[in-house]
Amino acid sequence: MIRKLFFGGLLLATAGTAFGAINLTASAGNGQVSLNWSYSGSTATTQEIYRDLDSNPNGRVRIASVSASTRSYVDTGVSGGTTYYYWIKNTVNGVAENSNTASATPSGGGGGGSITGSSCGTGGAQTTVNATIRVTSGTYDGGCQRFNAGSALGDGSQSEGQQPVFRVENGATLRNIVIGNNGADGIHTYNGAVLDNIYWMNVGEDAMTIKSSGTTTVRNIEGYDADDKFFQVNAASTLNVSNCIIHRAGKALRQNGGTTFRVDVTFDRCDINSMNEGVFRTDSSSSTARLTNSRLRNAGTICIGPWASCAQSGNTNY
Ligand code: DGU
Ligand code: CA
Ligand code: CA
Repeated sequence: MIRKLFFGGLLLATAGTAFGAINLTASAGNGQVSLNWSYSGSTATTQEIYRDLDSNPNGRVRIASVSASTRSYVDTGVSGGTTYYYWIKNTVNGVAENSNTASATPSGGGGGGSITGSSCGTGGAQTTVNATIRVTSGTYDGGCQRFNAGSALGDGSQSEGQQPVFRVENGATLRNIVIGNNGADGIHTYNGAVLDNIYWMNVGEDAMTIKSSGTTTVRNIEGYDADDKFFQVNAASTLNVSNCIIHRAGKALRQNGGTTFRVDVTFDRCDINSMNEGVFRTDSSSSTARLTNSRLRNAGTICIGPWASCAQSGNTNY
């Protein structure tokens, strides 16, 4: 009995490490990344595909689950010019093994014509939110309903301490949302999140705040009237924004005043118009910003403060 248990333990310990390997390659295409993988020394069982915007698997997001016989996948949910990192995770009898990290930078997607913002109109059903809606895993799809903050969350003014309408955590996805005329404190993210197809009719104290470290991906968004700032970043983190339209704000992004941690922010394919101060503002000399393939009108200074780097390419003024 004792010997059998010991032997079983040995098998488990070696299955995902010494003998097994998943060899993943990623190749960049126009608006897509193609993945191919193979196994040596282990058997494909429950396969999941993960993606991140950095090579650290913390904060990665599962983009697909595929059958045991699948050995390739095409990811079309990507933007040109952004580098993506991928893993295959295979789980056998509860033991997970991961592939190597494979990365690729797809082309395409740039250019003024592809900046479309959110596809949600403002005429959908309305609902009043009196307690923050918390999205802790998977996807919350609002169906483009309009979510108005109730007075319990705040009044949408510039007063601090208002509550968010949504709080999205641990890489979960919030999709197809209209934040109505009382925007309160918008959306908060913790430990990374994906925000997809969001429309802010009238930003309150701010549109979105990164509250704790992780990678936050924001795409297909449009918003109006952030008196002070649209994005607020309160933790060391990565923020990647693509296909966004921001109308009228103090600045598009503010790293919390006086903080010196590192934030890495990219905006690709954004239309930024009518900023009182500029696009990105920090007090940290370790943070980096990149603005690509964007259209700017009265956008002020692109990078305000001691940014470690401020990269720009493919931007036009109109
Ligand atoms: O007084 O930290 O407006 O997170 C400074 C505060 C302020 C923040 C920020 C936010 O910068 O509360 O929305
Ligand atoms: Ca990561
Ligand atoms: Ca705020």
